[in-house]
Amino acid sequence: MPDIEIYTQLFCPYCERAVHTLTRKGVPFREIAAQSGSAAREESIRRSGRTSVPQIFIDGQHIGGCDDLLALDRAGKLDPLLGLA
Ligand SMILES: N[C@@H](CCC(=O)N[C@@H](CS)C(=O)NCC(=O)O)C(=O)O
Repeated sequence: MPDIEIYTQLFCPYCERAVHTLTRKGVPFREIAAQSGSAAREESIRRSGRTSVPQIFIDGQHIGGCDDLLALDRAGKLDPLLGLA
């Protein structure tokens, strides 16, 4: 199983959608609370180069945010990354 990390914050519809997508896929993932101003948010910014959440990493590779995750899924490229295909 790949190592999946997702940085999120409360009250974030993009975060909820991304978490829902990963949950629906049935893969284990680590959700990292990254409220604005927190050390985890700084870590997310440093690793991704983006200020927004969610930010998703699979085996350390930056996937992007919710839109990027959904686009990969639509293109049929997400399941292989998740070890499902
Ligand atoms: N297109 C992005 C949108 C994400 C987004 O706008 N997230 C908001 C929270 S719901 C955010 O982090 N805003 C603060 C910022 O952009 O620095 C995605 O699909 O992940």
